[in-house]
Amino acid sequence: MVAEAETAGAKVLQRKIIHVDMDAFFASVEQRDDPSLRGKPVAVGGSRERGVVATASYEARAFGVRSAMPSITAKRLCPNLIFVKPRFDVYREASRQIREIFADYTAIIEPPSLDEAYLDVTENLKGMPYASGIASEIRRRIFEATGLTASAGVSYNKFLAKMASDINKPNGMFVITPEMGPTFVEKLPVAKFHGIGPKTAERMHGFGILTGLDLRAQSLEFLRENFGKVGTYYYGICRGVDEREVNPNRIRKSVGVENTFSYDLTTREEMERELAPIIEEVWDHCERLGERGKTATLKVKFDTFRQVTRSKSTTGTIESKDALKQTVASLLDGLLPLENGVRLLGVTVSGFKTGDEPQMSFDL
Ligand code: TTP
Ligand code: MG
Repeated sequence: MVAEAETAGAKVLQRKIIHVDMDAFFASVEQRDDPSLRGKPVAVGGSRERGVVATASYEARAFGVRSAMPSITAKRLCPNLIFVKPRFDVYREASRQIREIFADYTAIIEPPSLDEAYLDVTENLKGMPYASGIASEIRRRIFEATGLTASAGVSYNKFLAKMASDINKPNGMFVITPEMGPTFVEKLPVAKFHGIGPKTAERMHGFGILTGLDLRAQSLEFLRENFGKVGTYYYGICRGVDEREVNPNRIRKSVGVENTFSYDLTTREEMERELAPIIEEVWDHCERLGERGKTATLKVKFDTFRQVTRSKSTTGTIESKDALKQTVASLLDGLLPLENGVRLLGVTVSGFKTGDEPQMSFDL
């Protein structure tokens, strides 16, 4: 678009977008506050049999420990792994501090989670000419204020800024200029694209689409037909194009996860078993966002394709995973006995304390 406008002789403002992302966020906070953990492999999360790793220190990552990995697997990979319980209040406070720093540079800040944010600094409050200069200054100030390191990506759109922030992680930054953008995505495996999850990547592999260049060979029609609305986004990003604005009002109002089953569930036990990982995922997501909701919703689709939803609100907010489990269990009670087999189950938490803005779409 920019190139077109330039050929037409018009002067178009190239956007300057920064994506800032804290390094091993929860684990770094724990290492900061407990010097005995520094330089050691640390996992934040549950050490119990059914626990999962929320995040791991870079020392633990050297052993292959990763986010969302079952704690037992992590311990097997790294026998000296130290498990630490998460302290969300402390993470929220660090998050508040970094957002305060961002606000000195621009009002156009979109934080998709506690530890990251997109900033549009095209016209920044300090009149600084280079986005890379702003990113360096922000990273330095974050370290001074919190004792934590952050990485940054600088580019002309959100997708590339996000991809760039990973390149020199931890404690680094990278700039993708407009000249570099299209080439940068060519060689990139589709599984690495932000917004292409593992399931979508697998489907793309099935079509023989392995890299950005392969993706670019597909028509917009093909992508929309096979991937729906998000196909348009794919069509753009494989060309280094992403027109999404940094949206400071984009406050997520709910977190929902659902699963369709390859067989019909008929008993309460089966439903509870299938709901457990769904609840885990919903709760994990709430924690990463630093949000607590007041309403839980259970969605059930029957083999007849009839769908019902049941919601329950608490007076305060749902404060623990167990509380969420209990609420969902009581919603399930209300649907029993089952008249038909169940094809799909979904759980949503909504009514976040901060969520007073209109509902926005899921983050890509
Ligand atoms: P990330 O930014 O994805 O990870 P990170 O900051 O730990 O590490 P990196 O240096 O690669 O950026 O997520 C931020 C925090 O969100 C992370 O510290 C813990 C939490 N989180 C989870 O609880 N579960 C997850 O599956 C992931 C990916 C993150
Ligand atoms: Mg991070």
